[in-house]
Amino acid sequence: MASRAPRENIDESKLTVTKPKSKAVGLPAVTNALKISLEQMGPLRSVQTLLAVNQVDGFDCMGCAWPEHDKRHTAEFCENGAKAVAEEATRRRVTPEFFASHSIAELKTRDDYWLGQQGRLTHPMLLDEGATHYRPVDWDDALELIAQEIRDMDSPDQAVFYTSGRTSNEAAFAYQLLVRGVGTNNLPDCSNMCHESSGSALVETIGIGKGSVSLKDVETASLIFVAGQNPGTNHPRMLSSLEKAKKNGAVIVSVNPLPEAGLLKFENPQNLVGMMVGTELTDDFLQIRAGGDQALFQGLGKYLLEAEGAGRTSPGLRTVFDHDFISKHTVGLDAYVKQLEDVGWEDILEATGLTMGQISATGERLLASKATIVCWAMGLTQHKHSVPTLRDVVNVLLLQGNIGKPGAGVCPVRGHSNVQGDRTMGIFEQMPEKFHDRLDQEFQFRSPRAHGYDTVAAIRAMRDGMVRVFIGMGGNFVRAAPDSETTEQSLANTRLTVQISTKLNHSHLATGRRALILPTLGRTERDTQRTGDQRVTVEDSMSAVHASRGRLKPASEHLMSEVAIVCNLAHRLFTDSDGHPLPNTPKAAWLALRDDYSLIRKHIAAVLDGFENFEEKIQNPGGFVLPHRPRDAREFDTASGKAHFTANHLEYLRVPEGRLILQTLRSHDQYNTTIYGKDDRYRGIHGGRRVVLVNESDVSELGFEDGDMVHLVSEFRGTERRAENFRIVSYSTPKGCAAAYYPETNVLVPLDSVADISGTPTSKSVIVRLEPAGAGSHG
Ligand SMILES: Nc1nc2c(c(=O)[nH]1)N[C@H]1C(S)=C(S)[C@@H](COP(=O)(O)OP(=O)(O)OC[C@H]3O[C@@H](n4cnc5c(=O)[nH]c(N)nc54)[C@H](O)[C@@H]3O)O[C@H]1N2
Ligand SMILES: Nc1nc2c(c(=O)[nH]1)N[C@H]1C(S)=C(S)[C@@H](COP(=O)(O)OP(=O)(O)OC[C@H]3O[C@@H](n4cnc5c(=O)[nH]c(N)nc54)[C@H](O)[C@@H]3O)O[C@H]1N2
Ligand SMILES: [Mo]
Repeated sequence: MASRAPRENIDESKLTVTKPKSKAVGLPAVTNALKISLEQMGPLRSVQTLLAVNQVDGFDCMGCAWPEHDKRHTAEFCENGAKAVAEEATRRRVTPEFFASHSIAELKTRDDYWLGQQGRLTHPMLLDEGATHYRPVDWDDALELIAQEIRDMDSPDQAVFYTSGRTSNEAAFAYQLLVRGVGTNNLPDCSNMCHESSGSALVETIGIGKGSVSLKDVETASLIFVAGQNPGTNHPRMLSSLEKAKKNGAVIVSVNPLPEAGLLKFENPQNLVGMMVGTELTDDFLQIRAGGDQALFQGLGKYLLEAEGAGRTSPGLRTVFDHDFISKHTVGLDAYVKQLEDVGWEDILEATGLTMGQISATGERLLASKATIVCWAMGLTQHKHSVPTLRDVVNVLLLQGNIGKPGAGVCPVRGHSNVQGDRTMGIFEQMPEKFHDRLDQEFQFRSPRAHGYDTVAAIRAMRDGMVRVFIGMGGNFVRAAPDSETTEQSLANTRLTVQISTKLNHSHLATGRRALILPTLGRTERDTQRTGDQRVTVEDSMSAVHASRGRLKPASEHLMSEVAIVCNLAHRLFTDSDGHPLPNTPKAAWLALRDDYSLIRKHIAAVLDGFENFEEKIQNPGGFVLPHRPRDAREFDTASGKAHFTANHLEYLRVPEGRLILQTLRSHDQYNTTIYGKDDRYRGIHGGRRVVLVNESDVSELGFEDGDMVHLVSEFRGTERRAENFRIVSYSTPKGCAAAYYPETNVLVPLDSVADISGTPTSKSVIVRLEPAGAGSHG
């Protein structure tokens, strides 16, 4: 298989490379964000929107899921947030005339950046069978077409309903009810490709798949690990929290193959002094080999075990281990200790690429810490052995009683702004029985129990011709998913693909026999329904739920809110011509829910724990925090009722001769598959994206020079996948470990290469070789 990804129209001629930065944010961040805002929105709209981001009674920023403080700054500034807002609030438009003058074939040759730059979608559009262009369609006809395809299916499992994590709680709840009303649990979501490994490991060990810390915990911790995460780019507001933690005396250990700018040094734009001086955030930087984190945490467990044996102590204890916590709240210590005794230091050093001195020093940091937090993101979740890796993170925390104690805990830092809320609402192909029971009771029907497809399973099912209808509630499935070509061919096997979207993307061009684009409101926009302006709610990374209300005039008068699209479709599918519910469908007053979202919140309150008095609780500007038993009471909803130590066989990546382990990651100018611009300022990449960062000695040992053009060839079980024309950049990364941007390199990620247990594509460990590209062949 060869990547013939869009190429004709990709211009990389302006690509230049400079020295990477060692600090993040500061003045360039402010000017860069303002430039993009002004380009997209103009001055008035820029001020209106940027002042409302994350403000009480404003809209929730869709930039990331890092929580807001109760007392927010006016214009809490974040470059990432400002760019995400500008991208949505842009004044550019993709109209029916645009579609009339651009064929699908032509649009396919454009890159993600160009498509995104065209602006907001304004009309529902239909691609007829065999047609070369989309044409406008009425909302009624569009919804009827979907309903008819669904009615025509032989089995409810022939439909797949994808969700991206920007969807509000209200839309997500209505959507999952629609899907279960159709009779399937085929609810793949972006989380399957993101923090699924975190959920799998945490549910098993502490009984809940969510983080156990609050902002206050972060700010009062004594030791914070930031592992497999690049907050300077992806969660810039987290840097302010880390800065506060640091002022309060915290030690920060960064674990990453790359020296990421924000982690090393941070200039806080909120604070003039901070901007002049900058804070050295990281105390210790562990430049780990890709996939070496399980070994690191086993090494730390082993270090603590040896210290315990030597009679040393943790603060406030007479031993290293917190035996009181361990005996009251955990099971499984013995098997874990046995495993630590069996694992050898040589393996740990080889797997991590670190020295014994570095591991001992980090062990000493733990020994000195009163309260430890481990934060992580995609560097830990997107490997084959991610679930065992995260179990080993939990093990180390449990040893010193670091769950359910102030300043301590697990902190998986979520990506999409409401990805955690969507899960809470039931966007999951395998919700627990209790959820189904409560849903059935509330809506007087029987929801299906058989587990549905996750993302990878959905692609396989489409590939194998088992799916007739694909609906995407936001997101950009074809570019976010692994194995781009297989995914595109799989979508082509369906009868109908439907994308509910704000902006044009490649998923509108990777279609089934017929395709619909349903344009929807973004979070910045006023959502006016029959009973008046509506608000929606979202849940952040720390389980705080709060309201969000858009203020801007919608991008077009033809947009329909996500909630309205779902409710209108459900009404069509589930009621007869007199408006009575059909048998075996959820008994919901769909049109009333559409007109008044507070009625959806009533249902949510009835089905889900922690949402009692939902409507009242969101009057409170900061919203409310959902219960989390390990955090609140050291209680664990696991099989044993206790937290579980686990004994995990040590796994790590070995680099085959002449090959590299490629991680696929984000640049500074992108939001997942949305490309804001072609610079990655902190890493010194400008004007282009087709670069591969390689360790200097690998460059020469593989027979290349910095600046050479190469093809990336991934090798997996005898099949090759290619991404062509990348420029080699010598970069500080451990030997054997390379990096390139997602989504250009998704074509290299094999569909069948997934994390054990969680099924997450191994986007951070793709085995590749570099092939010389003919001179001047790029562009
Ligand atoms: N501006 C912006 N903000 C975003 C996003 C965006 O695209 N743009 N995306 C949002 C989403 S959905 C998500 S999930 C988050 C993603 O946030 P991140 O997880 O920070 O995103 P990535 O760019 O994938 O970066 C992964 C980091 O892990 C490191 N890493 C890779 N492999 C390993 C490893 O084996 N071990 C360790 N220790 N580190 C490793 C990489 O060097 C990199 O620093 O950000 C969210 N916020
Ligand atoms: N190789 C590789 N692949 C990866 C990753 C990686 O690190 N490496 N990361 C994975 C991760 S962590 C994630 S989360 C996924 C992301 O996967 P997705 O969530 O599917 O992708 P996005 O790029 O965030 O989706 C962008 C599109 O969403 C639509 N959109 C934006 N706002 C709204 C809205 O308010 N409503 C609606 N209905 N639509 C909207 C726009 O049309 C836009 O084009 O990608 C995954 N894929
Ligand atoms: Mo994500």
